[in-house]
Amino acid sequence: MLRQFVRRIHYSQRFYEAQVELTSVRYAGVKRGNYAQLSEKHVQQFERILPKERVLTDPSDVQSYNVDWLRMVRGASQVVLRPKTTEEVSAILQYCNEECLAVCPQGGNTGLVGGSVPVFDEVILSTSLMNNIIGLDELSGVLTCQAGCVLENLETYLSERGFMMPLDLGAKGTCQIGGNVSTNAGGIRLIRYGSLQGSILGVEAVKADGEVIDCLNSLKKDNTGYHLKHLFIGSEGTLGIVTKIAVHCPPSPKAVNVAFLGLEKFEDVLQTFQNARRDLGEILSSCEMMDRLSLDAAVTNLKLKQPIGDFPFYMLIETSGSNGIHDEEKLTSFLDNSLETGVVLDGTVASEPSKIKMFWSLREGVTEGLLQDGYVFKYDISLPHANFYSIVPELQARLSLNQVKRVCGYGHVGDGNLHLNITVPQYDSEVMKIVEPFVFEWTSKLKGSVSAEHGIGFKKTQYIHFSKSQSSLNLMTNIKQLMDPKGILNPYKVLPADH
Ligand code: FAD
Ligand code: 2HG
Ligand code: ZN
Repeated sequence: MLRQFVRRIHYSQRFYEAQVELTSVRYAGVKRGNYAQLSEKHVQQFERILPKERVLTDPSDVQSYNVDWLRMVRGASQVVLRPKTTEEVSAILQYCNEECLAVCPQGGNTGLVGGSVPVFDEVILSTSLMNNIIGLDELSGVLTCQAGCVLENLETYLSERGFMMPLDLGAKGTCQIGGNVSTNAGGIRLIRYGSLQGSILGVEAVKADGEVIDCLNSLKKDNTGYHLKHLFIGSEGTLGIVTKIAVHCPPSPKAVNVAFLGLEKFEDVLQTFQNARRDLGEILSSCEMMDRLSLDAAVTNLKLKQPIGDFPFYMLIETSGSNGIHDEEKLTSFLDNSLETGVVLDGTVASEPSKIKMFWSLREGVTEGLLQDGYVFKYDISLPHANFYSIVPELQARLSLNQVKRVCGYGHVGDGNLHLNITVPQYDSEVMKIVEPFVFEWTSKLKGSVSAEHGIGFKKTQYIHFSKSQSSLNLMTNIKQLMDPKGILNPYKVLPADH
């Protein structure tokens, strides 16, 4: 069902484009870099590198690539290139670099920080046709594929062979593994399988000048020199275009259970998280929370069924293991204890796939539900557990209901990652002034991170200093200068303008 929501939004973007203000207008302070303007000569050269039908220039074909999933930013690119091979990506970049044409790499365009669409007229390089699965080594569990493979297609391929992807997120029906790697995406199972950085064994990427960097290692252990793959993991298309990936995949679990719980106070959420870690141990595979207004966005706006009554907080606790009876015993004892002590007020457990899917569609549907409110101010922050939720009531007090529709918080509580969302009928610069930079200052005071998993993209460049020291920013600038001296790769993203 969620896949349908994501697809529906993707395809219906055209209807909304007219309403999305151009980024160059809304963010008039951002100035276009000194890049070449696209000309007929450039298009002709692109048509020599790629077959004509993979060079899109008709405005009706190009427009949906200019608008992001959240409909908050809109670029003005006139061309979309759709390569199928690393060699084609290399030839495109070599030419763009020679001509000083700026390039915006785009995967599934589900990014939430405005990184995947152009700011001005950058050439869009879409990896959607780079969707070959190269192979799976069933002994080591290493999957090798092109960057444009859709995450859910990889999951289906693997599940037929007894394996699974080590990451899962609500956008799986549309996002691509290259986009996941380039954003170092988190998702709902990070608590179990760790950051994607650990599961990605190798990467092939193309530098701004067209040089192909082959780090497509598929070994679990390799300490020969600098770990160059990390330059491409999480750098959001600013250092190279990821073309192939080798990812270490765990075996599919034999038994999965999901508990959907209702709780009275946020302190109880924290207590339940602690208990789950202690009592469920190695079988805990997800620990998520939503406040009532977050769940309501999915239930009311997407017309989904709520499995238990109304509570101020909800949690989803998932277990995955290799022995169903053992897992059930552990989960039952954990739940009995939680209910007896009153830390959890009510709950229901699913072990059949259809019911599990229904629970997850509520959690994963929140993002889409919130978007139906209108415009969303979205913050994705890491905070110490003790202060995880306090910014939500703080902002509820600062913003009146005349100004906003909803201020809510949910997210990956097990990983200390809060998704703070504020919805308004349409973009409102007055609300923006109340919320920013307040949210980032608050996060910084608590020694949190201004981006836990979505990245910096276009939206947060001026706030990166809240989470990165000056010396780190200087080194990032030097690396960018070394790898992309003309700055053609995803300009206006990640690094602040003064860098
Ligand atoms: P895009 O959006 O196309 O691009 C994202 C960034 O990566 C851009 O800067 C782009 O230039 C760059 N890029 C893309 N492909 C390449 C490439 N091959 N080489 C170099 N650069 C590239 N994120 C999470 O971390 N956790 C979540 O739980 C989560 N849930 C989501 C749920 C929903 C409903 C939605 C809409 C989004 C969610 N996201 C989440 C955000 C988003 O899905 C992820 O950031 C995802 O990894 C982006 O993948 P994509 O293919 O759509 O990339
Ligand atoms: C999630 O965890 C995503 O569902 C999206 O990271 C979060 O919409 C959001 O704020
Ligand atoms: Zn998330």
